[in-house]
Amino acid sequence: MTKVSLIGAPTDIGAGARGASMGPEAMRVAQIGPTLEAHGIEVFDRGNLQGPPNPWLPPVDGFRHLHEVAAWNNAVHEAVHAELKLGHLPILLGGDHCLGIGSISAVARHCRETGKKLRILWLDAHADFNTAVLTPSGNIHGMPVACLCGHGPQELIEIGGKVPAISPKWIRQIGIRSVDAGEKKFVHEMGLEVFDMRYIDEMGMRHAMELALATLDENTHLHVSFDVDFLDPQIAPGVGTVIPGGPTYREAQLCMEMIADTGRLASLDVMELNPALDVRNQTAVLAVDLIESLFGKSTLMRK
Ligand code: B3U
Ligand code: MN
Ligand code: MN
Repeated sequence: MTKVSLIGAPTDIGAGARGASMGPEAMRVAQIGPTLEAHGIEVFDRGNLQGPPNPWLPPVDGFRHLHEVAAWNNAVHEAVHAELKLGHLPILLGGDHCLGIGSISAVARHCRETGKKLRILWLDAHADFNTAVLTPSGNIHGMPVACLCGHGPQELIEIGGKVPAISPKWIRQIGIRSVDAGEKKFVHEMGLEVFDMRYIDEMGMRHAMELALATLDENTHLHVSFDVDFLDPQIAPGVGTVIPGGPTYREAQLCMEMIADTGRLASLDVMELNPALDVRNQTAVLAVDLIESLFGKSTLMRK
């Protein structure tokens, strides 16, 4: 039986809007635990991690709240790594996406220790590939992918004990539609594989996901980093940075179902949910609905 551990990380330390700190509770209110249990999954809710408060200060040398971001990510790293070591599937309930550094560095460390290959699906409206010089905002939630690939401040790139924590070759980005000019150039230079909304419009979600999930094998650890702003804001208004033109409900469901079909999902981040901007918790409810599909809920016609 699959054992899932919920880890709450209630902070908006890397974000540009306050409120993602309420994400973990909104996911619990939307019944993430009981919903997974109804699918025969054993759920361990580990409660919330603790970290420094958000001082809400301007950037220093291109970064906002660097020390606080490092403290939160170290806590996330240890918590996610401990669950993987226990053989559990960790679900990180963010919190803003800067925490992907702690989560994915822990997954990468676990893969090194167990000899697994790693594939990361980055579901997001943004590439999150900024650096101190490229960033328009200094917000570190726009930088986690770059940090994981070794481009960032020492404090963040060293969290997993190996620099870089991951190779850009392990990442597939899906749903991207908002990339800053310098960031775009850097994404191309580093050779990230991106299935942006133009690609999805032209080729369809099915084709994008077939390619994103190609060449997985039984020794692959599949990590999904799900930034809720991936979804179209018409169905998911509860996020800090709404970017129009995202996947529809049906496209998002297909994306989750195709991931579930691989049987390789081994860790998950659910990030950037901002209940302060939501409408009657609908974005959290939708996230839980999609996570159900990610864990194998299928329509009557298939199973
Ligand atoms: N690319 C912009 C905006 C942004 C990135 N991630 C989110 N927003 N959620 C930046 O500030 O780096
Ligand atoms: Mn993101
Ligand atoms: Mn985003």
